[in-house]
Amino acid sequence: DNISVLGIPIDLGASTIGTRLGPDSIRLTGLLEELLNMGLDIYDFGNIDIKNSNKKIKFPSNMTNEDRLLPSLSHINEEVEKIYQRQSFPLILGGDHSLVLPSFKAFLKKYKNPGLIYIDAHADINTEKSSPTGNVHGMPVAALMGLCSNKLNNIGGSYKLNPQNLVYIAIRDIDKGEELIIKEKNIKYFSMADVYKYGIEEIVRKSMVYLGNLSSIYLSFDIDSMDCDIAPGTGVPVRGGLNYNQARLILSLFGKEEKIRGFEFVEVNPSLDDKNKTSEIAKELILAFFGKSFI
Ligand code: DIR
Ligand code: MN
Ligand code: MN
Ligand code: MN
Repeated sequence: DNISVLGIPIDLGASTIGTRLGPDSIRLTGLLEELLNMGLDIYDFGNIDIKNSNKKIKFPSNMTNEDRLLPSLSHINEEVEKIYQRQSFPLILGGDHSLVLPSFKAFLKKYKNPGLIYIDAHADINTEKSSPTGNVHGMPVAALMGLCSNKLNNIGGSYKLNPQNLVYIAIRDIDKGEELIIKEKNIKYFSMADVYKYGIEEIVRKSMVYLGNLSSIYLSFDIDSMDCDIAPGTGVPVRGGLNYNQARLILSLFGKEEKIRGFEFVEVNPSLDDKNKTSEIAKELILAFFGKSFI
């Protein structure tokens, strides 16, 4: 098969519950049927079983829902490793963004020195110390670099993301402590101002040139990278993001890059949505990534 699909219905790491409904809501749009109609072959692993909670309990560690979250993240890592055993392209449907910690750990284990393209309104690079919220979906990138506490850093093993192998695109809502880390580690980013200055094609080209010496790259797409007036079904909406055509074009261009060997789509929260339109947009963006033409 060409694509392995895995749903990760988690919302323990998010500020608002509801991203647990993301994978099924995206499936309901008919995504997999349309991929099949495009001639792609799919192996569907279904959804991982996650013990979510309807409460948000802050622990002394400043990790909300730490008790359920840490075992869930380890479990996600085990399940993602299974999909990497098939020689097909992994498509992960989230779920809140805490899942990139275990999902990218599996990618790190497989590809040794991979790159990460992170399209998000947020940098998700808080540590437990710097986080103003305690929500772990704001911390996975710091944990991937080994900057959090060991219980978070070591989920899925001690593999680390090299800060020079990361590119952010569309970030525009950054906490103070995150800004310090981005500056100190000299992390590459393209702001929305850069998107308008250079255009999408040039942002994609510059990203691939920046990661040019790497042979394997993972793409993590947070729906809140889009403008929240267009894609409202998400927990921490931010204005001034990618519009529909920009998001579709950026994913269709990254989808043509051979070095991109994994793709995840996160933070769709149907319970905050307007007539499921954010999931419909998610479907169109994922189809664009897999080569659906839109002209
Ligand atoms: C904020 C929001 N920076 C935090 N982060 C979000 O809670 O750390 N990430 N929403 O996706
Ligand atoms: Mn298990
Ligand atoms: Mn995120
Ligand atoms: Mn975000």
